[in-house]
Amino acid sequence: MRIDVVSIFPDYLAPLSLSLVGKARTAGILDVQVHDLRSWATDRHHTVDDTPAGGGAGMVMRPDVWGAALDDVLTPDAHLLIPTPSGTTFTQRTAETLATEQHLVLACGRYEGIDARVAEHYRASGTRVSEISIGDYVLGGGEAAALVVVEAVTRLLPGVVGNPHSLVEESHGVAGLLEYPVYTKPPAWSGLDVPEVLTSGHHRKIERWRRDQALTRTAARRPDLLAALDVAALDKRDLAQLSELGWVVVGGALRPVAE
Ligand code: JCE
Repeated sequence: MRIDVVSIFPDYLAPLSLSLVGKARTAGILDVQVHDLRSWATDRHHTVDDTPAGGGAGMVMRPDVWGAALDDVLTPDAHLLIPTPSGTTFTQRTAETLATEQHLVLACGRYEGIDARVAEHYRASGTRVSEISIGDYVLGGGEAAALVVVEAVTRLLPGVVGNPHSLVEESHGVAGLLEYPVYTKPPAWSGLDVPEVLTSGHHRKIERWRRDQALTRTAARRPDLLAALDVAALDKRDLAQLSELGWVVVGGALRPVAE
């Protein structure tokens, strides 16, 4: 896969040389190129922003500078990704879909964002354009979101370490629930023991305990995920555990018991 990242802070993308993404690059699985948007500015001061049309606070990134950059960086098969707090939510499903692409281009805005005509123009030109949000908070710019997207996509690429494990986990039907807690040695630390079941060697009991933990965590931390769960994917023991947690199936969906 090829990924181009365009930003006025190319140094912000330095972590793309480290860890999982850095290894995927040196292994030849991923080709990442980071570009300085200002190299496409034409004036003496390399200006990339201007005042907002209609007035208001802050500055907006100019479409002409972005157009020059993207005309150079985009290829016919590229998918243009524009991080923005007003985008559609970037999820694990988004990462899975993007991991099948040949070429991603990440356009990192700053200030109050990029002139809306940039997304409109490239959509009209036939380029696939996705305006994406990594969560409901406001960052200072798109660079941190680009790091998130590149890392989430890279770990799904064939041959990248971590890929076989994640596929196994998903095939075990854990998807849709939070992960169970994990432990390692030493068996006793700071007065806290590793749960006995995990050292019992009883694989069926371990599997059931982990599933109950996943359900308990999800009920406490992410009730929205439980409410969206496919009840057909739940067994009798899941439903017993959920009932203990105050969740029951009503009209084909999980609902908390009103107290
Ligand atoms: C960004 C800004 C809009 C005021 C470019 C923020 C994505 N999930 C996300 N949270 N925040 C972002 C994001 C992405 C790109 C830009 N800003 C700051 N945006 C209104 C300020 C500028």
